[in-house]
Amino acid sequence: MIKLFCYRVVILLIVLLTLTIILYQIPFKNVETNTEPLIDFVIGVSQPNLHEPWQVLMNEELRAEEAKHDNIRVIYADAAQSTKQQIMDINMLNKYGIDLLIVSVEDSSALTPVISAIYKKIPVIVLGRGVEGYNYTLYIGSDHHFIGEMAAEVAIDLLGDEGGKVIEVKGMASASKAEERSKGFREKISENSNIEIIDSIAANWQRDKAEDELTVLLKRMNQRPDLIYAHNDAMALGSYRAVQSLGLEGIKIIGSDGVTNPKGGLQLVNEGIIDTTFITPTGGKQAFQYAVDILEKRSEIPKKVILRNHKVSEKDNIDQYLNQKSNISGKRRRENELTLGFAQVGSESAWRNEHTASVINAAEQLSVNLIFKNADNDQQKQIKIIREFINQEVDVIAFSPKVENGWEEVLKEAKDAGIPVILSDREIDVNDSTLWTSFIGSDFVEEGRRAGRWLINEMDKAALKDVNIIELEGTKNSAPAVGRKQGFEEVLSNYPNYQIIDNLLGDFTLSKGRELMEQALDDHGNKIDIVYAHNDDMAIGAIEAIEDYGLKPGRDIKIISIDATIKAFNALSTGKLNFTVECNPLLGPQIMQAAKELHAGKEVPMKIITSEETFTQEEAKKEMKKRNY
Ligand code: GZL
Repeated sequence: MIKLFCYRVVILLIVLLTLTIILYQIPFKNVETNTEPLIDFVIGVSQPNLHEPWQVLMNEELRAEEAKHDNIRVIYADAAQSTKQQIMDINMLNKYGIDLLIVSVEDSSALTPVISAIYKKIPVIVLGRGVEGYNYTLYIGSDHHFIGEMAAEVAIDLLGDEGGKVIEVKGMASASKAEERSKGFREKISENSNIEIIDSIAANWQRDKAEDELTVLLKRMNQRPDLIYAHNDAMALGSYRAVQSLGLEGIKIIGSDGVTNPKGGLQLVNEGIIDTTFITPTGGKQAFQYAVDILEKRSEIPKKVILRNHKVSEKDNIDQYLNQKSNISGKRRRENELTLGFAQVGSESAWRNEHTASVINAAEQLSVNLIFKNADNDQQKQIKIIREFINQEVDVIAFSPKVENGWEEVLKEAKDAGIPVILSDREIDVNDSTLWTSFIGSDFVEEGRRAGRWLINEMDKAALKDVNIIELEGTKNSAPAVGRKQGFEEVLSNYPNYQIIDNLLGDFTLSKGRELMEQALDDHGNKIDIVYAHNDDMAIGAIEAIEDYGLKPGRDIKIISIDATIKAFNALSTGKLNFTVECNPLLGPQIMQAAKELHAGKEVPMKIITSEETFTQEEAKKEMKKRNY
């Protein structure tokens, strides 16, 4: 009996001791103590490892931001390169009752489910590498495909006309970052017949693994490489050690990350150990700043922030990066009041008019001296307006490019004049990405996918055999028309019974939408099941034509559009439109904010992708009460 009593006392003491330790670790929210300030929020940070210099730098940036906020506590978890552990860390942080999760992703596919689950309860900021789908609040990172392309351009330059043989040293196989870098690199290299990728190894972002694996490979193979492309600087250093140990001379090495700490990429370039690296900002600082905005329910939060990478090779002035004294963007601070020249594409649609209003209102609210000119959907006129801005020596130029091509010359003039250029709502297709500073707008390909996914889901319910679709396209060669077509047709490509029986070229206007639909009805009549319009205005025009033809829009012919303006909500609520994908026109505040940061000589993200929803007829009836455009 006594034994049992003692046994129970011991167990009780152990439980009490454990509880005390755990409770002591967790910072209590909203508890005032005589030393600790009031804690309003607790943020959880999940790191895949704190082994890679890049991850260490990310954590340092997060801690530096945390130190500026007495009312926020951060709990850091390091999974020590175990995906299983990182999933456990995320669940443990959630159990602690954190208010927001910041997670740096290594194994994208493995982490997507747990991140999606947490996102249902609290905001999630994904850092560094993406996850599949859109179940997160905000992604901050680089365009890894673009990094691979830049590395290939350097390789082509280093190997010259003779070309040569390349070995690729890859990061973790399941990391989207590694896959994207490899794809970008190989696509660009494949354009050069005199360069051959003779082999590759996977070294999981680790220096020693790269050294060991490459040593084995080089000993085994009967040919030697002329250049090694490593997905990060740690593996580039390991590769250097491997070729050194085998006495191989003259092999060029390209890395990535460019962190400034000892043995980081910049030092390696400085010491001639590797030829080139790409500064790949970790996003830690931006993540914490956005986290505060999210927790304090401040301004519009974008969906993706893509950070710009900077090539640094031996001939560059490394010091400007190492001491970080001069900002990376190289932009000088200007004392005068900010003058921004905005070249609007036209007034073709309701969306465009809302966009114009947003730009003008934001300039007023943020005290930006705005020169606003409208190009009336004429690219040559838009180029002329930009040239006028250059001659007027404005501080920043922003414009919505009518089409993707034809901008190199005028943007080169702006760059030579030291005037940064912000692309608003539409991207351009230029080889030299330094001709523009930042893009603020939507992911059009995803908008097209969302339209396609709804259609498949909706029509499967109707179990129709063949589905005949009319696609009313936007302005030819404009980024929204190109992207929305690509995304929609990408989804449909998996369903052969969904047939686009006519692609009709529009210009985003109501009148053109009506005209094209009349033509489609004359050509195809009752065979038409679906109309996919690249914007609401063309959809409304199509609705008018269908009614004139004697059919019921929304019933006899289902209609899908993009923009989600009030015109669409009205048509949805009356059953004449079936689905609309939002495209956010309220870009003014973000454009002005970016312009002010550039004017202050700060670095701005390469791309800011806005957050957008979709609306069915039911959702529209609820949402339209809240909409003011
Ligand atoms: C999208 C924008 C498109 C809209 C149209 O960002 O460029 O142009 O979808 C507008 O309504 O005319």
